[in-house]
Amino acid sequence: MRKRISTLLLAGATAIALAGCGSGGGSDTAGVAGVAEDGKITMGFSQVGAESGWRTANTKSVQGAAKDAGIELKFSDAQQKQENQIKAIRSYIQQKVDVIAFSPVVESGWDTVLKEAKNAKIPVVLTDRAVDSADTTLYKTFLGSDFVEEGRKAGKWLVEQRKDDAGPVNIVELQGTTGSAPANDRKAGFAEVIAADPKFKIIASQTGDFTRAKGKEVMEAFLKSNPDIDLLFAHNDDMGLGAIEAIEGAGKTPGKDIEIITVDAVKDGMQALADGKINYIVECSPLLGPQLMDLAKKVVKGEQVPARVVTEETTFTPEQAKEVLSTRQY
Ligand code: GZL
Repeated sequence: MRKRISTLLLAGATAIALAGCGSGGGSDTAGVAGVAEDGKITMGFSQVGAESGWRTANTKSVQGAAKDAGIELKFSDAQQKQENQIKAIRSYIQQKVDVIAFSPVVESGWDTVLKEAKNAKIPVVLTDRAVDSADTTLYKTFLGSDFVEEGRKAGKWLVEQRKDDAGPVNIVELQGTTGSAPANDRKAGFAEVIAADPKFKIIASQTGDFTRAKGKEVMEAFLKSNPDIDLLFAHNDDMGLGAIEAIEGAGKTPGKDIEIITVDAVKDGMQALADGKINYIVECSPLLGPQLMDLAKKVVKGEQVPARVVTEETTFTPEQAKEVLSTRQY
């Protein structure tokens, strides 16, 4: 698509130069924002993987929104490996797509490939997760949740719930994928809030890589080495659901013997919340597709977009989960 546009523009530019008899400097057609002649935009999208219910819902939202927006979507699943995402982005550059969008599996290590996209004059949109590049000209915008705030919301619920508890409150934490923005930021936000009272003690914290299986495995280890766990903070529902299996396997009652806070609010998590096995869920919406496509169309046209677009989200108690469960989209 881009190749065709460049050729067309080059022909057009040449025609103008000839007619104007050297009307000025050379034409830089390569820098012209995508002006797809038939209006069809091609997006190269690199997805993290398929590690959780959230990710499945996010993929569905992106694919459905591209279809609705008339955007041709080239989609790749990186199986949670950064090298696969870098390969996919390089492939999209080779294919001269109009725009590249991706959810970076981890925060660091993107500058080189993003510079390649910039040099190829292909705009990049970050969605879901952020990168820690100092050079913010490497991408046009970042659409996604405020993960630090999600961690704070989890901490605030705990502090309120346990305000009359003398403590100690022994907490174990299942972190998301090591090095990922949601793991780093949810951990930081939660720790920031509970630091207000030394009775809150994180006695163990380890990655469960956002998956149910790993969450179960790590929670089993926590239970073996910590007999007096009061609460689990899991960075996503899927690890919390795996932990529930481990807690029940140890003969304890999730939601009572060990309280559980998770993040996401996918259907399985909301069901466990309604059933009282999870005590509180901080929502993180995966339905980013429509906003992503709107932003993509704007950046292809060279229009200004906000550097940061934060998604709206809420929190749920068991009672609230019971009310909304039947209406949840994911
Ligand atoms: C958050 C997203 C996280 C979810 C997990 O925006 O990147 O990755 O919280 C998912 O469920 O695996």
